[in-house]
Amino acid sequence: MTDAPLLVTDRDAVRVITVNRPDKLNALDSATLDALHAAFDDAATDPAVRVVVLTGAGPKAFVAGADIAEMAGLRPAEGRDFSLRGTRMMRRVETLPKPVIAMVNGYALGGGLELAMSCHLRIAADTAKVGQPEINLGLIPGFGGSQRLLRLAGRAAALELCLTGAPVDAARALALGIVNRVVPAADLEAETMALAGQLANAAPLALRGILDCINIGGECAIGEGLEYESAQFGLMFATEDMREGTAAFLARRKPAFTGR
Ligand code: CO8
Repeated sequence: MTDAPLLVTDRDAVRVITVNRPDKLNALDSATLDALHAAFDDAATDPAVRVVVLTGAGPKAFVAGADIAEMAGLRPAEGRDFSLRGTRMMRRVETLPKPVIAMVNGYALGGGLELAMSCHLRIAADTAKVGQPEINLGLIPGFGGSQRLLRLAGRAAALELCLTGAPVDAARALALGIVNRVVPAADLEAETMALAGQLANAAPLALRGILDCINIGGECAIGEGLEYESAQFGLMFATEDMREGTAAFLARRKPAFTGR
């Protein structure tokens, strides 16, 4: 055990970042938000890292929200700063040039669901519960929840979760499109690491191109998005990995991608 707000370990090319405040259900205080921002900056630039897995310590929670004790006494300008601190960190996650998988091992509430939604993929334990309970505190989502839930699951789901504050179980989160997969809690780590390993073996520059296209495409008109995709597609022909991938297919062997 350690008092550090995060645990960071590497398993081959997969970096595992664990929010480490299990006695507070991994609630996000300022120190944890800043540590996450720094950890994702580092993962972005470390050439040995190809995929990031984000999770929470302990058996109960991914992240149970922003730290309510820290928020309780804030003045309006401080509340805005706290919101921006989290929002900027989560934008860093969302725009990371490498895939980020949220391993949702329990409660993902408020800022916890917002953090999970800023990741590119979400695998949830069948015991997980997700929601935007800010309304119960007289608050609204403040780390992008109203915006990302709307885009991820649509207007009806975003309105239901944010207006009622009621959490939904993993099966309903899957049906609503909030998570990609639900697996038995006992299999969560193995299933997540298998997916992470698969992505770690994929062509890094092509993964980055896909992340860029989908991030940009979510924010522009279809015509611009299609132009952007064509430009990115053309760029792939400058990569050694594209030559390797097509040559390996034609030679009926497995490709070995280097990220060049
Ligand atoms: N913040 C601070 N501490 C928390 C939080 C939290 N979000 N969640 C749990 N804890 C603490 C508890 O206070 C408790 O601490 P202690 O043992 O010292 O009393 C410990 O974690 C264990 O929690 P419980 O005893 O409550 O555990 P239960 O199993 O009984 O309940 C729940 C689990 C249902 C998850 C319950 O803890 C809960 O409802 N937590 C709060 C969930 C919530 O409302 N989250 C949203 C917070 S608001 C938010 O995220 C806004 C994001 C945008 C911020 C924008 C900035 C302005």
